[in-house]
This record gives sequence, C-alpha cells and structure tokens, in this order.
Amino acid sequence: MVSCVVSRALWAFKSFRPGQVGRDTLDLNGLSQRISKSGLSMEQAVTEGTCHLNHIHTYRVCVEGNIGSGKTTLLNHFLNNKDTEVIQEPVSMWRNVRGFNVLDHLYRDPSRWGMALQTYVQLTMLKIHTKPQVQPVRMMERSLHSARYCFVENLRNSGNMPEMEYVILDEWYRWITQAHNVHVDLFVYLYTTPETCYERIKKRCRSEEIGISMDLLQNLHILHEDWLKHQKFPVNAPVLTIDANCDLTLMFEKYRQHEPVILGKKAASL
Ligand code: TTP
Ligand code: MG
Repeated sequence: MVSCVVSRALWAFKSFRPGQVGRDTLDLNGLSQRISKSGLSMEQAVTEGTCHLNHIHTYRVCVEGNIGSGKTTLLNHFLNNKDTEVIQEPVSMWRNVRGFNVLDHLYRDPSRWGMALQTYVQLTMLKIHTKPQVQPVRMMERSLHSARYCFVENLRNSGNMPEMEYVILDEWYRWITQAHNVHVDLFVYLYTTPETCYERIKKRCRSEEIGISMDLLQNLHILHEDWLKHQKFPVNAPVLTIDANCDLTLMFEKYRQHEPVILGKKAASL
C-alpha cells in the first residue's frame, strides 16, 4: 500500500518536472521534500499520480473574448460542477502587486507601464497554467496566449510598446511555451461586438477601466478575431465560438447547450 502511494506520488512529481524523468530514485525523504517544495499537498500529488497511472487525461479549457465579453460569468456558471476546477483570472493581483496597482498605471500611461503590466500578466498566467491540476477538467479565464497575441500585440500596434520591449516579451513567451507545459485542449471564444463590451464595461464600472475607449475595444476585437477565427497567430487547440451578445437568460441556455463540448465530453466540431 505504502509503496503504491509513494509510486503514485513519484509519478505525480515526475509529471510536474518532465525534464527529470529517468533521473529520480525512490528516496522517501527526498521525495517528500520535493513534493513539499513543489507546493503540492501529498493528497494532491497522489491525485495527480493516480491520474497518470490510470491514464486519466486532464482537460484544460481557456475562456477567451474581449474585455467585458462575459468570461467570468461563464466560469461562475461552472463553479460547482463535479470534476471541474475553475480558476479565475488574477485581475486582483494586477491591481495590487505589493501595493502597486499596475493595471491602473497601464491605463493612465500605456507606453510607460505596458511592459510592466504584460510582464506581470505573463508571470501570473504561467503560474496558473502550471499549477497542479487536481480535477479532470480545468477551466480558466484567459491564457498566456491571449495576453501575448491580443494585449501585447495591441500595445505594439498602437505605438505604445517599443519594438525592443515587444521582442523581449516575445522571447519570454517563446521560452515559456517551449519549457513549460502550457497546453490547452479547448478555447471557448465568447464572440461579442465592441459595442456590447463597451456597454457592459460602463455598467460594471471597474475603476481602472473608466477611460476605456471604443478604439481600444475595436482593436482588441480585431486581434481576438485574427487569432481565434482567422488563426493569424498559432492557436493549437479547437475553438468553440459562442455568440455572447445576448442577455444573461439566453447565455445560461447556451452554456447548458454547449456544456458537453466545454467539459470535453463531446468533441468540438470545427
Ligand atoms: P479581461 O482579461 O478581458 O477580463 P474581464 O474580467 O474584463 O473580462 P470578462 O468581463 O469577460 O470577465 O480584462 C481584465 C483587465 O485586464 C482589462 O482591463 C484588460 C486588462 N488586461 C491587460 O491589460 N493585458 C492583458 O494581457 C490582459 C489579459 C488583460
Ligand atoms: Mg472577468
């Protein structure tokens, strides 16, 4: 029994450090120290290990769409779903990095603070992507990829990010996507018009976003379309597009209708 648990934990540990497979030995003290360093509880490690041993595939869904398209609302709908873990976007971290509101700085002066925000967004998204998955399905708001292909791209296109900063962020992105497991199984794309987003943003009144312009929403809309519809940037997973311009009642109906695809029980028809 004990060796079974340990071997599962060892499998789990290996699965978080793919580069180390083959170099691990079954050293119990070392193993438990390494599991504790990895930030996992023994229970989480065993769960992940069990998934590996039983070849249970972990399914990862990223919810994408313009600012105010309704990503959080969709995620909240799946909050209490069995076998599903829902990870919200770390906007609160971007608003308070050891007391600094980087999001607010960005909106006040994008050319000065764009690099700072996008570096931090990239770090927080990487942490989420690589956080050990404890349920068969993980749903998360956004991804490293939309930060790169929509927001970084937009800062550069609008003249708010010098080429040198853009290249440095891209080098980081390339290295991260090669060195870490940031795979996505499905993108759910909430398609909205910039006008719909504008109305919703005005209504919810997030203080940093008070000055958001239609221009910004239009540019981000085009970039989401370029990426997820026209695939001008790499997508690497099926995209389920849902028209999210409608009111909440209809949206809840759509969530139910698309639930089997969203949760990976039915393949997305492309
Ligand atoms: P969104 O990531 O679009 O999240 P949201 O909560 O506004 O969306 P929804 O209503 O659909 O749930 O944007 C959060 C804020 O962070 C927004 O002001 C845009 C900003 N942002 C960046 O500036 N750069 C980035 O890379 C990301 C991901 C967001
Ligand atoms: Mg949100």
